[in-house]
Amino acid sequence: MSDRNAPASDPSEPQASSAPFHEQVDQRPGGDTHQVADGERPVLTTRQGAPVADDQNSLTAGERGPGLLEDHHLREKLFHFDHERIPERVVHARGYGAHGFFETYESLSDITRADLFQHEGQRTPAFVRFSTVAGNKGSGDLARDVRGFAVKLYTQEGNWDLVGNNIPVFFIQDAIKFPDLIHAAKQEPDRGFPQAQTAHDNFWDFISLTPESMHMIMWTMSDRAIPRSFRFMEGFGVHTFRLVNAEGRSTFVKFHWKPKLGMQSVVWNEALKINGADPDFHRRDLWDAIEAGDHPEWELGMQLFDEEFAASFEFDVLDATKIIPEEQVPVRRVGRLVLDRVVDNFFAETEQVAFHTGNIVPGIEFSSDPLLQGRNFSYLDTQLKRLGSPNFTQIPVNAPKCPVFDFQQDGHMAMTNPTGRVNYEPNSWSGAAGGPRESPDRGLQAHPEPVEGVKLRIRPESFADHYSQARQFYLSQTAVEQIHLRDALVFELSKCEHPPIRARVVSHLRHIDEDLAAGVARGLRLGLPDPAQVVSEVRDDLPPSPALSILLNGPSTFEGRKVGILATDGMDAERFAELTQALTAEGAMYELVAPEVGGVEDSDGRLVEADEKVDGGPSVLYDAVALLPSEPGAQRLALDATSRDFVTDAFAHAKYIGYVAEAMPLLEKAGVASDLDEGCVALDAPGSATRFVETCRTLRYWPREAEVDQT
Ligand code: HDE
Repeated sequence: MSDRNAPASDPSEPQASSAPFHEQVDQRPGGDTHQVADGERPVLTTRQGAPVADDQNSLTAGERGPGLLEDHHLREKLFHFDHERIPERVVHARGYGAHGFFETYESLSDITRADLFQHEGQRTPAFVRFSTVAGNKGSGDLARDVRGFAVKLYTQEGNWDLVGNNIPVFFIQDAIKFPDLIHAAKQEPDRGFPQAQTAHDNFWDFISLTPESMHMIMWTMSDRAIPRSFRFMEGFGVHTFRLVNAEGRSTFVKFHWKPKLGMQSVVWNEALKINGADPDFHRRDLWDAIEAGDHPEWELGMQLFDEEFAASFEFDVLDATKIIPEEQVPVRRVGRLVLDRVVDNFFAETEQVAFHTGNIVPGIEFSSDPLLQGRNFSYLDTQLKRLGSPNFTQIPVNAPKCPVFDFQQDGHMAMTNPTGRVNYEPNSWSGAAGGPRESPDRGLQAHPEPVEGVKLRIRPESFADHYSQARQFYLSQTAVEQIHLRDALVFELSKCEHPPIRARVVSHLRHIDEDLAAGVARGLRLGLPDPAQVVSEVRDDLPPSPALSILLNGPSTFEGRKVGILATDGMDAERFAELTQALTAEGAMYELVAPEVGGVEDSDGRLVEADEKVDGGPSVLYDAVALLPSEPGAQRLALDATSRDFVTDAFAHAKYIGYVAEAMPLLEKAGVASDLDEGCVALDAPGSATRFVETCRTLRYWPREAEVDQT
């Protein structure tokens, strides 16, 4: 229906990402059988290549007798099936990946010698995997959670992995607390639930005893944790890194990804319902957008600063629970990341991709952030566990796209094996026979940062302030966002069975904002507890940072968004044409939702196929809705609970609603006819479709939210 079938390929795609993935991994004849015409189908074989005569029946002694040990085809088939799964990631198990490229806007050679930043217009192939953190592999996409934003850049001097999140801070300051944090967040060990949610006692118990998490909690309780899709969220490298140029000069950097389409989130009640209607909402959105040729794009931003700034900044730049406000150090946009190719095989690419913070390239280095240092240790371990062999770097999605020469050898599943005699260095064999040599000029160097001190297990004094930036974040939100954040805390804490845990969390909120603390206490019907003890004075002089709000950083167009058009037989053909043309002109998509998936017959007698039957296409799946039934059709829909929900949900979620006069019976039965507001746009007059689409650019009609929920 909508523009989904538009050609996806762009002739300007980089070479490296244009080869079909199966050509790299599956050279077997017939490996890609779906492309073989009928009549030319290859013969089914065993894994050893022997032709198979019967794949429907196992070998038995007699017609109804026991199975035979010699049925090696059955044995091989079941053996392989039994081993199809690899361990899921202990965190970030639920994820979705896509291929693309990174393009540098201008040379950054004055700042870094990293290969990918040397020339204007230079393109580097990329693979990105987005994820949630806490849920298992099969969990719903709309969990309230941090999103992983892991980017593998296949540079000409090795793979650089920027393994980030959609939130710029983290729960903890030291990697030693990571297993505790994750144990507390995931399902409780005795009962095995709740899955993919932090709304339970163990999580909030840990958080209430870990005040350093308060800034992160503000972010995870905000709408950042329920993004509309991966395409509409920011990404962050979180830690401070170093860039080093050819002269050895070092500059500190924090990395940002800025979505071209602006930021957007859903509301909580909508998230709960999306998880039921389409648990794959985010992965489907990414797949559909790329397949429609609507390639998602982010700009890479850098906050660059020197030692002097780091020393004068009010917080420690090595503390991953702190940001540097963009208003203080502006984000310089240095290039763009474009995702233009879906995976050929989910397992081969998205499941087997192995990211590692330790994968850096010459010109990019670590800082001493204790969280980053711990991560550098952890990722190799986890890859060996998941992929089962140190040769996981030879799996195509992980393999560098530049030459690799080393003296590592053997191991499980070694696929690229050296042929010469020499497997060590130094060696005295001359020429090519001697193998690769080190390159002090081109190779990875560690920036000679002076380091000294006694061995200690201690948290630095400069990490002690846990509330000031949490307060700054909260106060930087619009009123609508502050209410969402408060309601999220009330929801989560209401799921905690132990009242002392609820009270302990509120005791921390009192240092962030008294109104927030009082609001949450009221929502829990809890007396206001004393403020938690603090070791460092809370600052109330940090200015609000508008960059922290989603609503202040939304899109300027309705591009990339989707409208659900609810219609019936007799739909006005002219209104439909106007609306769909206006949406297409804006770069937006639409789906037709109808009582039967076979479609509707419009006023010109044409059959228009539907994308969804109304039961499978609730309004939570769309950014805005349009009601285009005929009058008898609206009367029929008014008798159907699901169709009424389509309208009441769209209304309650503050969505823009376009409607024709014939839809009134449905609006009335849904109980909203007398409340129609500026967010409801009549589509009867010519030109009104364009006005509707322009209105949709602000995404939601937020004033309605206060009317709908007055508690
Ligand atoms: Fe990770 N993290 N992490 N993490 N992380 C993993 O590696 C770990 C942290 C992040 O799509 C694991 O391959 C430790 C911060 C992403 O495949 C594991 C600590 C940030 C992904 C691991 C952290 C992240 C992971 C599990 C505390 C944001 C998914 C599976 C010191 C900057 C990558 C795997 C993908 C995955 C360890 C904290 C981002 C166990 C020890 C902070 C996006 O190695």
